[in-house]
Amino acid sequence: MSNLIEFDVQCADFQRDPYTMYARLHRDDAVLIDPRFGAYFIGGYADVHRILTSPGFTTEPLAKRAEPVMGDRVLAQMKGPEHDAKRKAVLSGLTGRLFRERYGPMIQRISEDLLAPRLALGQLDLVNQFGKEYGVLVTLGVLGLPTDRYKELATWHVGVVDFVTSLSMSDEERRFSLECSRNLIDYLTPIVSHCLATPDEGLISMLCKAAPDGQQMSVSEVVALVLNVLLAATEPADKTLALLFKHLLDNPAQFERVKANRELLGAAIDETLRLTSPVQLIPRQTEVDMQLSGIDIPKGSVIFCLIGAANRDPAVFNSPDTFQIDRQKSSGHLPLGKIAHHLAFGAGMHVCVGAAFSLLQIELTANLLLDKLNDIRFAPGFVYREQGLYTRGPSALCIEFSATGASTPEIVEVTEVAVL
Ligand code: 2IO
Repeated sequence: MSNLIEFDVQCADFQRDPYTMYARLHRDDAVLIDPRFGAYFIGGYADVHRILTSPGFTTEPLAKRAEPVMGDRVLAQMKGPEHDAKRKAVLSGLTGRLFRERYGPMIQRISEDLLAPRLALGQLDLVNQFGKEYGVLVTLGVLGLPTDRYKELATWHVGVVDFVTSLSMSDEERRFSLECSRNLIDYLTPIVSHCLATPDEGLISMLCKAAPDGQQMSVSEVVALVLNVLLAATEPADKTLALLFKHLLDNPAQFERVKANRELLGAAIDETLRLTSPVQLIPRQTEVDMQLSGIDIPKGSVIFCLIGAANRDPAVFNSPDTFQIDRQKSSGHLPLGKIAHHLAFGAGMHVCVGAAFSLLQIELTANLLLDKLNDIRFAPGFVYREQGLYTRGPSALCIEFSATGASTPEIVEVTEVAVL
C-alpha cells in the first residue's frame, strides 16, 4: 500500500524543481494530497495510466477550468457519438497521408522568416525571440486564420491559458483572463459564422461539419473547438522546442549524433517529452469511491495526474532522470509485454489529437535550426530556469551560434536584445 503524504503544491521549492519531489514520491511510494488546495496528486506510472484509460474518472474539472474561458465545452469534456464525431473531425485535419505536404511548407516558411533577422547576430533567445511567436503563427496557419493581428491574439491566448492552467488566481488575474477570452471569442465569432454559412477547404470549416448526426453546429460550439485547438497547439510548442535544445546542449555526445544523423531527431524529441513533459498535469474527478495503490479516494475527489512524475517512474524507465535517445531499446516493460511509452500526450480516449502534428512541427523546425545554426552553445552567463506547474518550460533559452549563409549585421533591423 502507498503512503498518503501531505504537501503544498504551491510551495516555492516545488515550483522551482518538481522533479526532486517526483523522485521522492517514487522512492517512498507516495500518493500526494494537498488539503488546502483540495486535490490528490498521483505520479506512479501504472496509477496514472489507469486513471487515464479506465472508467470511473471523469473530466469534470474542465467545466470550471476551461469552459468559462472557452465559451463552450472542449473535446476532453465530451463522450459518446459527439466525442467520436468531433474528435474525428479535428484528427482528420491534423493527420493523414498528406499532412506533411499540407503543413510542412507553412511551418518551414514561418520558422525561416522568424529566424532570418536573428541569424547574423549570432545569438538568440529560443523561447522569447522565436518559440512563442512561432507557436502562435503555426497554429494560426493550421486553422487558416489571418496572421495580421497575431501579437494581439498571442496576448489573449496567454490570458486564456493562464485561466486553464493556474492553480490560484487573484481577482484581477481572473478578470484579465475573462477579458482575453471575450476578445478571442469576439474575434473568432464572425470568422466561424462565415465558415458555417460558406464552408471552404480549411480546418475551421471541417470543424463546422463535426456534429454527430449531420446536425447544424452552433457558433459557440465551433468557436470552443477552435479555441481548444488554438490553446493546445500553441501553449506547449515553444516549451518542447526549447527543452529539446536544452537537453541536446546538456548532452554533447548525443547532440553530435543527432546533428550527424537527423533520423535520430524523432527519438530525441520523444525523450524530451518523457524527461520534461511540457504538459505536466492532467485533471480528473472520481465518479465512485475507489482505491488507488491501496489509498482510499472518495467519490467526487479531484485528482491531478503528475505526468512528469509518471514519465520518470523507475519501475518503468531505467535511470529515469537521464536523457537517453536510445532509451526505447532499453526501457522497461509493462505487464502484458507492452513496451512502456511516455504519457506526455496522455492516454485513453482523450489522448492528444495533435500528437502527430506536434511531432512533425518540432521535427521540421529543429531540423531547420540545425541546418542554419552552427556550433550552437549556451550564451555566456545564461542561467537556465523553468516555470509553470501545469504546463512547464524554460523561461528563456539564450544560445549563441555561427550562422550559415547569414546576411550582414548592417542590414538587419533589431528591436529587442536577448535578456541574459
Ligand atoms: C485546452 C493545457 C495546453 C487540451 C484544454 C482546455 C484542454 C486539454 C490539456 C492539453 C494542453 C493544454 N488539456 N490540451 O491539458 O486540449
